[in-house]
Amino acid sequence: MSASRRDFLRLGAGGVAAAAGIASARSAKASPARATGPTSFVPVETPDIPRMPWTLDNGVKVFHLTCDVVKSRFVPWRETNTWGYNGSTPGPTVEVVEGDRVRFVVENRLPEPTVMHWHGLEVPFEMDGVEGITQDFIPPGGTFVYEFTLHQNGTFFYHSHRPMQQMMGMIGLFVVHPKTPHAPRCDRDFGLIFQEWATLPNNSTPNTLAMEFNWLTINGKSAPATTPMLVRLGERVRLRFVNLGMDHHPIHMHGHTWVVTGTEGGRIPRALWRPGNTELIGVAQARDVEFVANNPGDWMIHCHLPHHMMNTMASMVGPMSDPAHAHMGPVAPNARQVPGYPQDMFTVADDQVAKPENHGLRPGWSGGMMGMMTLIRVLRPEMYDTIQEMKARQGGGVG
Ligand SMILES: [Cu+2]
Repeated sequence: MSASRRDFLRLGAGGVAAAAGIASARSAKASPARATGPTSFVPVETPDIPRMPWTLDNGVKVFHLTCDVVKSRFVPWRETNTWGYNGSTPGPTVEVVEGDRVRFVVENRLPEPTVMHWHGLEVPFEMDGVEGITQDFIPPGGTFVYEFTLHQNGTFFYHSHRPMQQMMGMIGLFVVHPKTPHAPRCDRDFGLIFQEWATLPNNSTPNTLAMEFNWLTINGKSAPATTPMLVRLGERVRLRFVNLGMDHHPIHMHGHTWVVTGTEGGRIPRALWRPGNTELIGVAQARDVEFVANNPGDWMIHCHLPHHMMNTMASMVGPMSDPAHAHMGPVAPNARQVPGYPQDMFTVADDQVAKPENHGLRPGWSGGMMGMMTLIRVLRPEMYDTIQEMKARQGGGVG
């Protein structure tokens, strides 16, 4: 066994603070490309969601956003009509630095008016994106230019200020890195957006007026199609959670204890950090949590509401489900006579969602994954490197 592996095993038994320092030093060259200089930061990774590109115009970072009708695939075998930005639901991730001046050219390609609100950002009144109150609607085919300077840092988001457009998916993450990185420094930074949809069987357009939801997504994917987050054993990890929908989501992580370090209002003073493994992410809230990934394994992160751990809920339980249905898994010979039967379904779809990030998971793993679930894989260096090589061969980026 190598010295470094012994270090990690020892640290796994308790040395949390020490592990953070060692991990920072170890991962400096292995982590995703990071900016250098006084504003250096670890790029935020948003699995299944692209990053929004920008150009520089006289010191202003300029972003182009189109409000689009999108064909989404929460799972590979089903298409859903959603609305979003730049062809993506949720929209691409904005990643900027405190002090930046930013300009957003927002073009409305929807069949109805829209506006854009910058959630949590202290922008000038006329940039706040509230129809009627601060500006006229952006009509179909129209464009509005928002421009402001960022004096905050933290986890924010942008969204249409029209409620039903929000329920069609019109939201995106807006991360503002601090000028000086927070301490202790995180080696990994991930962003996850939680959404819910009511789409009846044989329908492909969500009912935005519904109060019962049967498709639950993280970054626009339902498990097992959510792409796992990959970290190296010993790294310090930040997760940024954002919720926009009709329900609050108690987000639970296995195998580790985190501290809650931020809200939609920015960084929480260190004296007020509190430990946990389940955080209620209320509608319109953001929460940042941090932990040292010192426990190797493929760990679940999921909403703990039982109905949010399913897909196509309507057809899953009750007498409409055929007890002998092929994908129910093994059942008792007298299953039909047992009160309450059937309840949970186990559908293996490993092949349909195969990708490098899922390499090495236990065969049949996808049977345990549905709805608002994803994995954070705390990998030993060999497995981490193997998966990165597979991704590189596929032409994917690092991370
Ligand atoms: Cu939930």
